[in-house]
Amino acid sequence: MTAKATETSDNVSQPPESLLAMLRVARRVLIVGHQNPDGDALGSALALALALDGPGREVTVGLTGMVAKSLDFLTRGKKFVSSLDLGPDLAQRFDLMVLVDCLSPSRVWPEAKDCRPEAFPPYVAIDHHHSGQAPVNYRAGFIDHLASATGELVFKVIEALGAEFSPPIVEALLAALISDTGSFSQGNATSECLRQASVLVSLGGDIEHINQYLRRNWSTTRMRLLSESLATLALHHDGRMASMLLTQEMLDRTGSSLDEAEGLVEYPLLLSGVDVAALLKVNGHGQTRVSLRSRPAVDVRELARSQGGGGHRQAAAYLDDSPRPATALARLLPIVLPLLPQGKDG
Ligand SMILES: [Mn+2]
Repeated sequence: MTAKATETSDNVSQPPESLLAMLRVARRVLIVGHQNPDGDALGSALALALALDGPGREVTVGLTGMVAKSLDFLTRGKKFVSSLDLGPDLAQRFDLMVLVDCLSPSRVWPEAKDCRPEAFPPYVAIDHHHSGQAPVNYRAGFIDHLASATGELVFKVIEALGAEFSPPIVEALLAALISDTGSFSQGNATSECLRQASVLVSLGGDIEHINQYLRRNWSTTRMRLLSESLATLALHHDGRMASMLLTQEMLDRTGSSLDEAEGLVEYPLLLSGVDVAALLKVNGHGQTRVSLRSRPAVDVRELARSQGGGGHRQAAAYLDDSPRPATALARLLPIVLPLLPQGKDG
């Protein structure tokens, strides 16, 4: 190993000048993550907002859908954060919209797919999802599906803008990286991600403190929900796939809200020999959300995409039209089979 300490980056992409120029001149900036933002979407939006906030510029972070209670520590005390419906005056209120952790306004507001481009301010995107299709109508983008988290890309944007990494920015970026890498335990925790984490920790970032909120912050109702869902654990395809169901009745019985089901899909993947884990849960709109996780050998993104969803190679999701998770599971089983590694057990 002869690499110098400075040559640690395996992801050298840099934000394009076109994006930086638009961020520098915008005066009324709206920053939005995808609907039901996770720690990466929210942390990325907040970090960028904090970096852009200043004299002569008005910054708004818009939230749509449900925000998990575990993320309250990030938004606390930040007055520029508010829930934001898709209104007719969006293009008048803002002169730039920044999409983070997604590529298209329809990921922020589902009804946006029926809107004309003029309904939105000029927009740019910062994202690490692999959509497989070019986004439409956006003016500039920093898109890199090799990045561990959108927060990793926002870190580079803030660096390139020359903004200071203040304590709240450090906290928001570290939360974004922790969220999308399982606290640096997954294969997407690249050397660039770890380099940034090192910088953030050296600036006072506290991984333990953030994990108190993100990972060790369960309510008793959530633990009961896990218990009920675990009772549906089933193995398929010679034990190479495991599934769990989450029904409306379970939510009602345990008094849980849907956001408390976040992350339960990780449990079936703890089983030895399981290459694909699925959590099939009601989504509150009469459909079933199918969340998939896989070991490195299996790409579940393509499967999700074939069903109208998307995500990452080892973490992807789609919506099934059935209101019954068991029905969605029956449809899923045959399409998972061709993905599973062959020859393990004949
Ligand atoms: Mn992300």
